Parts: sequence; structure tokens; C-alpha cells
Amino acid sequence: MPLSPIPLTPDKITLLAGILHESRIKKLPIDKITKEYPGLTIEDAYKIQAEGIKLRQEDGEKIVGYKMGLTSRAKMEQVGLKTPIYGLLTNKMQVSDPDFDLTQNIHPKIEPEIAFELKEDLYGTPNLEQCLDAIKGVGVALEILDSRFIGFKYFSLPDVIADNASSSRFFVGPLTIDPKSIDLTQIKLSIYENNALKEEALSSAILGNPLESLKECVHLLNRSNQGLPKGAIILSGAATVALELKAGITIQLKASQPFETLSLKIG
Ligand code: OOG
Ligand code: MG
Repeated sequence: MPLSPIPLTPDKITLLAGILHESRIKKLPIDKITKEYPGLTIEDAYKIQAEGIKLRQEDGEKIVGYKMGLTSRAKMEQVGLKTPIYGLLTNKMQVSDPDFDLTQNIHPKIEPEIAFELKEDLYGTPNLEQCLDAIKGVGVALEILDSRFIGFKYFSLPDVIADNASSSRFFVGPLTIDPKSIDLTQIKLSIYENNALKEEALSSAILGNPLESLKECVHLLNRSNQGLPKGAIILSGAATVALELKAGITIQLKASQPFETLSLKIG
């Protein structure tokens, strides 16, 4: 097995992004990248992710936001990885139809999140108060994950980052609640499968406060001189473990007041 040179050449980065892109489109899972490139760095993994987004843009998709991942203890333990990561969200990933077609995915999972929409750009290394001031509205969301890797196994941080943080789809409720009108740490998120409670957590499970996740997102992006633009949607990362999706089930996310219940019928 060839050991990769570190860092990867731009050609290799483009090649690997292309392989992941094709795996997603054809719904054919692939081996983890670190099988062939065990020296894959986090930096190169984000480069592969960015190249993959370029391919999606070439297919006409538009970036609408970012997702944070691995921001709760439950998620970190589920996947055995401990560092928060980010991925990008495009318009095509946004679900508006409450009837969700499972066949678009390889082996999807679902998880409950808090989402923000920004009314101002967020760049640099803002503090929590600056992050709060930049939020237009907060809402609840269901993120549908998928992995392009065989078995949806968690291998390494670089693999998951290169695969755009296992993003697939996201379903957000209205992002209209003023974040200053509620306690962002006390939103109760309860996820039901066919009316049976499966997982429940308070939003404080997300880095103590989902606002911390927004801040972390900006700080992570700042490492590569990027930031969050006005209008962006940010998913703060799941508060609980992800559940496997199966055809025929209904998933509901019930959140404490004033948030609306989100329902997805999986077909
Ligand atoms: C990685 C993505 C994690 C979250 O909310 O923690 C994530 C994965 O679980 O495959 O989206
Ligand atoms: Mg997530």
C-alpha cells in the first residue's frame, strides 16, 4: 500500500474530491481515503472538501451555509472522534418536502440540531456576544447524514472532513426566533420515531451552548481566511446520537416552546 506524500499534490486533491463526488452521485460507497493515503492531513482533507464543493457548484448548486459536526459529547462518543469539524451546505441539500425519499442516499442517518441564520457577516475571531449580535433568527433542524464510505464507519477525522462532514440533507424549521428572547442553552430537543421517543437532550449538550458552535465555526473558517456571510444558515451540530433512517417510519423533532415540531415521513 503506497504511503502518501504529505501534503498531497493539487492533482491528488482534485482526484480524491472527484471520487467522493462520484460515489455520492452514483450512491456507491468507497473505501476510506486513509486506507490508501494514511498520511492525509486535516488541512488536505478540508482542501478535498472544498474541491468537492466546487464540483457541486459546477453542477449548479449554490452554497447556503455551513454545518458544524462533533460538537456534543453524544456525537463524539458515537463516532469516536473528539474535534469539532465543519462542512458546507448547498441549496440542493435543503429539504422542503416532508416526504423524504430514502433512495437518494446510501445509508442515511438523522439527528436533531439548532440552526441559525445570520443577518451580518461573521469573520475573524468574534466573541460570543458578537456572534449573538450577528444572528437574524434561530430555529430547530433535522440533519440527514450520509457517508460515502463503506458501512458508514467512522475512520478518522480527515476521512470525515474530506467527505464534507457526512453531510447529505437538512430540514430546517422557521429560523425566526430572536436568539436574545430565549435561553439558547435550554432548548429541549426530543426525537421520535413513529411516536416513540428515541433520543432527547438539551441544547446545552452542544458545546455548552450552540452559540459556542457558531463561534467555533467562524474561528475554524478564519484559519483559512474564510468567514460566514450574511444570510448563511449554520447548523450547530447534533445534540444527540444520529438514528438510522428506514423506509416507512416517521421522524419528529419536538422542541420546547416557542419552536415548531418538525416531521419527516421517510419513504
Ligand atoms: C459526522 C458529522 C457530524 C454532527 O452534527 O455532529 C455531525 C458524522 O456523524 O458522520 O453532523
Ligand atoms: Mg450534524
